[in-house]
Amino acid sequence: MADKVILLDFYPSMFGMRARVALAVKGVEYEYREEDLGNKSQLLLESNPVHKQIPVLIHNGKPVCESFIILQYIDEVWNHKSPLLPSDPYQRAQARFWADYIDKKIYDNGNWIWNAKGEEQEAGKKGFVEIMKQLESELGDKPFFGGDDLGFLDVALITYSPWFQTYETCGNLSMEEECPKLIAWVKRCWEKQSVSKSLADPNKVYDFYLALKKKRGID
Ligand code: GS8
Repeated sequence: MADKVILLDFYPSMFGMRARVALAVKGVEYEYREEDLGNKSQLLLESNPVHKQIPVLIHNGKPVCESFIILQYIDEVWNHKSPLLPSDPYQRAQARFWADYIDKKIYDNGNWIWNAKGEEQEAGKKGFVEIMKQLESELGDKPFFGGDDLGFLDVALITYSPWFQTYETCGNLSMEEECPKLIAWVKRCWEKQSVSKSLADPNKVYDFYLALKKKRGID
């Protein structure tokens, strides 16, 4: 029986994009279903009753939730090509450590782009640049975090890149100036079709950001 794969997703989501990139890297065909997060589908509520969040990967009727767990599941099920996690247990632990760092730091400290002003905004922006520099130093001189090719950590982080334009505009900053090696890595990743066809258009992300700000009454 052919695999039936459905992805419940939301276009600008850095979490949903992780599943899209991983499925593309593995060459898995799937049905994409865009969720209206203001009016969630019954399928989403039933598939992720705990968090009621996207992304959810439904593989032959069985839901898998949480983007990092989805990534690992995809890597284990479609293990015939393009491994994402390293085979060495220590390297795997390191990849998981940095993936955890990414969400704890970037996402949890990301409020400054929404409603922070003045000093608070400056502190948020400074924190963001520091996190990016830290990640840039972890990349070092490797072409990818995974080594010679895209790996787990590359997928975990690259889905923030469609948001960089929004961060840059809000913070009046240049990522290229702050973290040139990291931006060179972003470009290398976007050159891969599995990445570029899966990530959101940065202009659409910015439009989404502006529309959401307006809806929330933030100026
Ligand atoms: C986060 C998913 C998430 O925040 C993961 O998959 O890694 N830790 C999870 N999903 C958001 C959309 S993206 O900001 C979501 O579904 N929000 C709807 C809600 O919370 O009601």
